[in-house]
Amino acid sequence: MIPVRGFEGRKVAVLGLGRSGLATARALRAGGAEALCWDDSAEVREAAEGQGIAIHDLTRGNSWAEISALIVSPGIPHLYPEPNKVIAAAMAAGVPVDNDIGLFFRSFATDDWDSFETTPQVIAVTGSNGKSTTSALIHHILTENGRASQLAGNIGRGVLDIEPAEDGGVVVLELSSYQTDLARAMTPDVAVFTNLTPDHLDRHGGMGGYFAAKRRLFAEGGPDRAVIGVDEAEGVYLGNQLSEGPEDDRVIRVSVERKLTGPGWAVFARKGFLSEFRKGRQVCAIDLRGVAGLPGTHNHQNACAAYAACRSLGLAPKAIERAFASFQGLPHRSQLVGERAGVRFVNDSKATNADSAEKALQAFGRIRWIAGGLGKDGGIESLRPVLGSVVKAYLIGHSARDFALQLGDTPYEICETMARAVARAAEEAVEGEVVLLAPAAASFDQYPNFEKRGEDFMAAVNAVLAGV
Ligand code: UMA
Ligand code: ADP
Repeated sequence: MIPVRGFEGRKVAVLGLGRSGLATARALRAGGAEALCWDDSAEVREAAEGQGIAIHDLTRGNSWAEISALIVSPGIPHLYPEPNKVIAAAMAAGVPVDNDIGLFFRSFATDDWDSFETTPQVIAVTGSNGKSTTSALIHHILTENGRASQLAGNIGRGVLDIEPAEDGGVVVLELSSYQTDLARAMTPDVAVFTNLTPDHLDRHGGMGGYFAAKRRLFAEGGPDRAVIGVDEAEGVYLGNQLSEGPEDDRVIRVSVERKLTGPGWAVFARKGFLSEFRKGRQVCAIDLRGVAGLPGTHNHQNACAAYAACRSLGLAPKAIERAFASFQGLPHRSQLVGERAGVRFVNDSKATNADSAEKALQAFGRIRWIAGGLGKDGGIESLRPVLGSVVKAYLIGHSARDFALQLGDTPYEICETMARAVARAAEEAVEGEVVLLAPAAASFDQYPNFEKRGEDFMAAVNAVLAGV
């Protein structure tokens, strides 16, 4: 745990008692503050009390005058579509609103910081897609190379839950737009921006607000090194803003669409080969085509970003290349579940929107595509150009019929359930094809989350493989 500094003997309110809130409450207490904790769900409050957390009703005419700050969980709206009532009351009373990320950055460095032989470092990763994969890959590369690395943030572990800094240690933080929007302090050594496509727009008042939330990591933080994906206009703009000129190597540009061979520092992937260029000269080339844990161009983008972040920390190209080979990928992202008679079964349950599903569809050749769930705005309309590789779609969930109308000439079957979709796809697939779950929709119509949906797919595949 990282004890929170700067609030000794003071009262700090904590709203939301999920993973980040519980870790925050404990870290505040460890730092000598009194945590006044609340969650709008009675069930969650009860569970928290069972874990020794003292509940304080923040919704009642509270005396905000005695409270030094309000710490908010990322899933709770602070502005759009409308602020949570507790947050609105704190803001009206002039109480600073912050989150666990802000507390982490003001607490991580300790008084004996200068006694470390190698100063601990923080790498923060944001972007619309590929954050988890890129963060996990950086963590894997560092660990494989003997660096003490801890992985936290949006990937599922509250950042204040990690161990305090150690000599030469690295913290790899995955940050969502919810987190970067609110944090009052963000000072990573290396900051990574993978890419930008629309997501969570209701929480940010549209695309401009969404980009602005992500940009704060760079604007507020002033990282020593910024790794920026420049395949969208926003990335080009961000890279330009951060750099003093074409030769400024504080920015490492990343692309999977273009060769970047200018006088600056860049990492790009073309036709499956990663290249690093610095000052107009090629430093290294790595063949990514055989790396099983990183299939498809989208994963090559993640590989380039992770490579650049690790190079910023001084790792050698060969050391990074070796670690790529042993990366297993993350569950539910292009995860190979099994193979039968030359048919591969791949779980990309995390493809919860059309954009991430598009990347999965582009990563494979002949696809039996399992899709559907709770569709998002626009459904799968934008996927038309990449449906050429889909032999047939097996549609499930709430959006099955809507998706069917958007498939054009692609053959389809309404299967309703995962078990039926997997059984039908397995029955019809022939050697060389891939049965791919990439739903292009949220899971909440049939499952509590995308992990459970992926597990259901895997169970259905295993049943087929076992001949049940
Ligand atoms: N709550 C209220 N009032 C509200 C809304 C919610 O009190 O108006 C309470 C809920 O009852 C619940 C708590 O707030 O008990 C939940 O807070 P939370 O949703 O922020 O959940 P945590 O468990 O704290 O998890 C958060 C991140 N969740 C979100 O951003 C929605 C986790 O990211 C993150 O891993 C975790 O902190 C640790 O840092 C998850 C996520 O879905 C994976 N992220 C989104 C994404 O990746 O798209 C951004
Ligand atoms: P995030 O943490 O940003 O949601 P993940 O690494 O968990 O990203 O991947 C989420 C989904 O997006 C998966 O379906 C995955 O196949 C796809 N994906 C992964 N990396 C990228 C990328 N660089 N660009 C677009 N889609 C990606």
